[in-house]
Amino acid sequence: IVNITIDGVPVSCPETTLILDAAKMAGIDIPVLCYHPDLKVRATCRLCVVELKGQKKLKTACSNEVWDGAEFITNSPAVRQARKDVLELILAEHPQDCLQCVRNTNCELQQLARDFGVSKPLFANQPKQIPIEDSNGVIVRDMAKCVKCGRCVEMCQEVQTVGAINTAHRSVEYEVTTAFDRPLQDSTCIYCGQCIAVCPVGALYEKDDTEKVWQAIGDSDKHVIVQVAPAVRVALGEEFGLEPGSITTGKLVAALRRLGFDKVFDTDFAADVTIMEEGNELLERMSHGGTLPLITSCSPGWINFVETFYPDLLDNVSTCKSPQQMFGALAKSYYPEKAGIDAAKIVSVSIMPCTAKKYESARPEINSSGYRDVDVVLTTRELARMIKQAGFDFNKLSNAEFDAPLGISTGAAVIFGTSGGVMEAALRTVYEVVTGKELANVDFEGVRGLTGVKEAEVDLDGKKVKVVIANGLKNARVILDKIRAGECDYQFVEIMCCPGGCIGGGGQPWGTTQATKEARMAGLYQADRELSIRQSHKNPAVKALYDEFLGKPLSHKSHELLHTHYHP
Ligand code: HC0
Repeated sequence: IVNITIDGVPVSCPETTLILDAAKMAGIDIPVLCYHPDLKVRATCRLCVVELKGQKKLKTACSNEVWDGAEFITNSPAVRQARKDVLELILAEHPQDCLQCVRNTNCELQQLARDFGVSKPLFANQPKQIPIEDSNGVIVRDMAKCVKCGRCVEMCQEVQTVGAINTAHRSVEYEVTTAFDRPLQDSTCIYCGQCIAVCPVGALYEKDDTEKVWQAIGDSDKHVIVQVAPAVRVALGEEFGLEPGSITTGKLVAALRRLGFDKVFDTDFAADVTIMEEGNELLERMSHGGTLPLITSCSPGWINFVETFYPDLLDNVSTCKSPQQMFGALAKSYYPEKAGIDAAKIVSVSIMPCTAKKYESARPEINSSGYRDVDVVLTTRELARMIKQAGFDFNKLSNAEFDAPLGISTGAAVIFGTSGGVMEAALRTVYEVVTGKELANVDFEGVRGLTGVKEAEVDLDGKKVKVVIANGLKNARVILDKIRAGECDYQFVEIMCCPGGCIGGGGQPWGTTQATKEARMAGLYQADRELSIRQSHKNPAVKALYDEFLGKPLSHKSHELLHTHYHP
């Protein structure tokens, strides 16, 4: 422990504390731009400089630790001027089209410029002329707006280990780019959107598909249905001033109805179906010598990753489509048959915390209903935009219920949205199928939490099953390398692409940090506890689906509609 002062406020803290964090302890927020609490420090922007009493040289607060007796000043004329200079230099080449920018009112640079009173550029504003890249249908790159903070590079290279983007060149030529400056679709990009999640400005964002949905809703000849992913319900509220993790399911359903969707359904219904199919696939592989370990297949960024980096392990990946795509297939086969609707008139929309879901829905091999199974995917952010455009007060909506039957779901399904959730949901069902006994307690605490790799052993009445969960792709590599080397004795592996699982998806409200994810995770476990049915095989709507339509899990019809094969 060392003793320091910051702006005269005494602080006692461990000597490994960054000046930035020590200042927080003193109640002082030092401005940052390149710094992000979940990423390795780069210290490129120099906005967080502070003064050391008695010295002229300024120090960056994000990359320097405190030492005993140090006296820092965070608000001297020299510090304020240095920060203003940095902002003026960035703004000198930054486009001034804030009104048209997707991050308007939610941009870290705009906020800093406002805070520091930088209303006029230091030099004549000469924004760079770089064409916007939006040809991949998922991620838009407007690199004229890039402030070169390097957060996206850190995320892509170090956290996700995808390496689609990097920095190149020096001095004024310095830029964030792909190899040979090719479009993203020619890179190793897996469309996870984690670069978007950490971008402080409007340089990276998802392709906006809201207009397609407005048009469908306005077309009286169409029957427009919507499904909502589990992780959306604990994050959407942030767009309307609620705390992260607030469970907004009832208001979300009411808002979707108010927007004009004909039926409001739940991806969670299909998550329960996924457990029926994937749980049985696991048991089938275990009893008939199939390829093990079985690896979950519901996270589309992960599927893109395995196809690109570990194609030799594709046989380990479950043949189950993701819940989004299972829902899509059932929404254009089972649902129209049951509801007496012409499937050709159905427009199937999904609200996802994820950008890779846009890519997944457009995969050519996923259209088994005879139509495109999911027509439009919107992120949590895009849905919030639609609600704001419609002008009603989200917070004043009364809670509403999902429509039946594709809106009926269980607690097992809602926890799909967090790392460890798919595994826990599977175990809640597999245990009872294998043992024929009721679980006394459905909570598998050992697979929960945001740790990178979680291992557990489950006793299925004398039969031991070893499972492991990898949270984010860097951690996935640890498991995949072991499988490749033949050094792994797990039977079942959960891999979610985004750190934390879908609660931290690339389409969630901006400003997501580890702390936000923890709050959203707690929200999902609370939602699980509050549901009366918490195991997928006990979902009455899923039982009816098998009785009336599919027959049984892994039936011919199930295979046709709900399974697929991925390829390198
Ligand atoms: Fe997820 Fe899913 S849990 S991937 O994160 O499995 O996006 O929330 O919808 O499909 O259910 C995302 C979230 C889903 C799917 C489900 C799975």
